[in-house]
Amino acid sequence: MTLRNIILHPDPRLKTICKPVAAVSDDLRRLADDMLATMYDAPGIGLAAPQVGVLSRMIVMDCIKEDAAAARPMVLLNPEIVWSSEELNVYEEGCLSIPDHFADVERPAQVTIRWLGLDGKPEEERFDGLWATCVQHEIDHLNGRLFIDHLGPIKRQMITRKMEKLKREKARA
Ligand code: GNR
Ligand code: NI
Repeated sequence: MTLRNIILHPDPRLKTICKPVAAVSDDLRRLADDMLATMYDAPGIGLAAPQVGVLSRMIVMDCIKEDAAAARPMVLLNPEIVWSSEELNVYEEGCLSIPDHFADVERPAQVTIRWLGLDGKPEEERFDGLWATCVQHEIDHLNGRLFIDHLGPIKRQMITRKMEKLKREKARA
């Protein structure tokens, strides 16, 4: 197991539409392990492959926040939204690729997702609450979209400029 580096916004890899996973391989299982470890280490509740520089349609997530509750690590290949509720929900979102910036984003409150598991089997499940927010945030990543793309241009530019500055400072350090 290896922790992978999380790519910071702005970066062209975070704006790319990712390719479907064609077949489950050992490499892909290794990537899933590494992504889960990287997510828990961060810590975060989700991570998409492009955030670690792999432009494939794979996400991991675990939105169980209570320390007492059992973890529920999930790996989703080629996830698709097959149903979204009319009801919307606002959640204050963050992103491991945009550290220390948070903003309210409105999305469908419930979604039904279809995906392939690491065993290659098709799965389908309804998500709500934080899980629904997270899975939509992760699928956005696979389509080159960040939560700041849901904000107005002024807020988005302000965050992007601060991130450019952060990256310049990191590059000099
Ligand atoms: O860790 C994360 N927390 C979070 C909080 C609210 C809405 C979405 C998220 S996902 C984020 C991890 C991340 O950047 N995944 O792509
Ligand atoms: Ni994110």
